[in-house]
Amino acid sequence: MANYLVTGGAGFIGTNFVRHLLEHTDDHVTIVDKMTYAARPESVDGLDPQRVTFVQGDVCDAALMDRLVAAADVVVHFAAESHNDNSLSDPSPFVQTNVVGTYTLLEAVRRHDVRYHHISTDEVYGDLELDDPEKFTATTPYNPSSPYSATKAGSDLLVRAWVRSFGVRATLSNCSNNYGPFQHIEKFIPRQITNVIDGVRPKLYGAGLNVRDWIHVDDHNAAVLRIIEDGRMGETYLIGADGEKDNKTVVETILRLMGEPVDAYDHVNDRAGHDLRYAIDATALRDELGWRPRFTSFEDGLADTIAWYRDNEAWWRPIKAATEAKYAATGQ
Ligand code: NAD
Ligand code: TDX
Repeated sequence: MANYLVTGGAGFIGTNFVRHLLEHTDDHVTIVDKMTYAARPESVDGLDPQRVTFVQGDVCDAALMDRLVAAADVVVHFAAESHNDNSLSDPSPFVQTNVVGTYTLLEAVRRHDVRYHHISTDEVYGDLELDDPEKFTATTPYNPSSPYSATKAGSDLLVRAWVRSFGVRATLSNCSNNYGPFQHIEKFIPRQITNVIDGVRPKLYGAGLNVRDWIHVDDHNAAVLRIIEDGRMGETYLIGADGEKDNKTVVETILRLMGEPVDAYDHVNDRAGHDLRYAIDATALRDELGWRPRFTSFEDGLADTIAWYRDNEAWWRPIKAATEAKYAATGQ
């Protein structure tokens, strides 16, 4: 039995990862989460108290990280400021949490020689042309566009340096866009689902031709667990499920699955510096670790996700009005 320390375990992917661990292992989990605007307390309520300990705290708090890391066998670092639009209006918490927070954890795992897995994003590679035949691989040069992706790129490079310079036992993964339950409604898919539930027309940035490579959060987390179990130290694994869709198609699919006319959406102001396309080549992960996605139908995964937001209105309702008010201020 291992003791996991999961940072950001009250956020979208982190809470799903904790549930995945509880279901598939006998391990114990300590969640550390600052409980920023992005965390819902309900996401950690009701987890088995015999197997989960919750600590409210900041990954930049060196004394706290030292104590928590010393008691762990494995650290999985999800905590981050994660929303591109927020990084355009105020980059400061992104630099602090994503860069300084990762540095703080790396120093703690170095001191205590604890296994570390770093969660990152495909956005560190910049974007692709729509017709580019190449997808991102672990050797694609870093070329981040937004303050968010630049701070994630910086955090990845810190991990690589701590592996090489100090022999820290770490793996990294860079995943494409996740969807599924417990995702904050500021993000594209849950924003539009909850808009439709509210009788509000979905909002598409610009022409809606930007492409994202969608993966169900459970498939991401299954891959993370495989990497922790059998990944090679110092290695970067790209996680993706061949789920490329343009945003217009995603909005139209949501509307169709929710029984609305497929053209019942509005075009709004585009995002500054908006990346055009992301696409992941996950061959290495499939060949080396035998990982396969379970959600091979995006429509089925989306239908499950729509059902989750319909069934869990109490989870998102308290933050809906404020989330939309923030977007209204930027004409989005
Ligand atoms: P999220 O915003 O839903 O959750 C982030 C969590 O981190 C929140 O619970 C928040 O309270 C916590 N947090 C923020 N600052 C903190 C701090 N200083 N100390 C402790 N906790 C803090 O984000 P997410 O979508 O679940 O993303 C999780 C990780 O996965 C991030 O590292 C992100 O870069 C990465 N990622 C996300 C996606 C995606 O599509 N969402 C894709 C690839 C990679
Ligand atoms: O209302 C919207 N309308 C719209 O057209 C919103 C919120 C977004 N969009 C577009 C912008 C993007 O092209 O949809 C696409 C997806 O947007 P987001 O959900 O904000 O995701 P993205 O910017 O692609 O980043 C996400 O995937 C990579 C996560 O937020 C990151 O944390 C992760 O690293």
